[in-house]
Amino acid sequence: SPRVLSGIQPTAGSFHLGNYLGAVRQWVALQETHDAFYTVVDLHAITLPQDPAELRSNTRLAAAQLLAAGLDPERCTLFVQSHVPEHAQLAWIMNCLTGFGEASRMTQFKDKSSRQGADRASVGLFTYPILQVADILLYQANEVPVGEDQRQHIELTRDLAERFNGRFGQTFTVPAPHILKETAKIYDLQDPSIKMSKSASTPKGLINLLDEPKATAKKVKSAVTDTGTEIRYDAENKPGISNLLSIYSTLTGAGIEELEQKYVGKGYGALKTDLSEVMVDFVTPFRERTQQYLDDPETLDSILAKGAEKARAVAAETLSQAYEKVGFLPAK
Ligand code: AQP
Repeated sequence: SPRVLSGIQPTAGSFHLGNYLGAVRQWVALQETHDAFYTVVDLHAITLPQDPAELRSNTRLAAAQLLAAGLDPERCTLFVQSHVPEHAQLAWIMNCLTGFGEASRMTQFKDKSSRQGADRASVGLFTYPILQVADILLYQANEVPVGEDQRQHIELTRDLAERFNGRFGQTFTVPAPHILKETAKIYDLQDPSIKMSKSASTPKGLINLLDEPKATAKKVKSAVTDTGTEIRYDAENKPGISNLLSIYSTLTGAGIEELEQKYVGKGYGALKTDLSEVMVDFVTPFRERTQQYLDDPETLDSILAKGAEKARAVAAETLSQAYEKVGFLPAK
């Protein structure tokens, strides 16, 4: 069956609603139909300064949240990126195939480095997308389930796979992005012109899945809405309401039109009250399940150890092909 690969950073502690709806939810669905590899990308996390003890505990926390969200280690391969050294090894080759100008055009680097102060940004942050290229190509992934903000990085992955194949002979599968229109970009609850994000959102605009459910309900109720009173999906003129409708629809399975019908003649307040309940019903068991995995670190670590072993078998095979193609002398 076709392969998927995707990753998530362990930096923030809690996943936010954008991470879940844009990416993780698709991961859960795709493990049923695809040979799925999912990774907690701790190598990516150190592109910004990290406290070592926090990084370690956040890496377990990320894995616990992925299992709580529904990843099943019998159905997918879940692993920690630094447990598979081939990621860094293939990244070096990809670094050497990427133009400096080409890497400079990555918009995520521009955003993140300008937030940090360009002089303080690390070279690791600059080459972040190229490590991501290696993550994907090592597993010969056909598809990469991500949010819209990652589209440019998947394009770079395709370009580098084609470049390598063209220069050295067929080696890598050229992957396609798997981006669902409805949830590709979840917006900040206080500023629906920007994406919900751990670094750019204000606390009131960001829903962290592990926050107190009551606090989450409050954030939904105080979400910024638009002028007018009508509850209608119109991303251009009613970005706030449209964002709430997308979230509501995805979490409940109700269609957008069905929701529009349900709220004919009702105000924004009714929609927000109902959505706050939907959200509480979602986050409450999610937090409990996450805690259960955290309470049993031995089981968690053994899931990750098995995942790393499965991942390494695939990654080592691809890396050895790449090494041979590039012309490295085999070690005897
Ligand atoms: N708002 C979003 N809507 C849809 N998808 C989103 N993703 C992130 N935000 C949204 C998707 O989540 C996955 C994991 O992302 P990551 O580990 O790379 O985290 P990130 O991109 O660093 O998350 P943030 O909050 O967006 O971080 P900053 O603030 O650093 O930019 C990815 O598939 C991503 O598309």
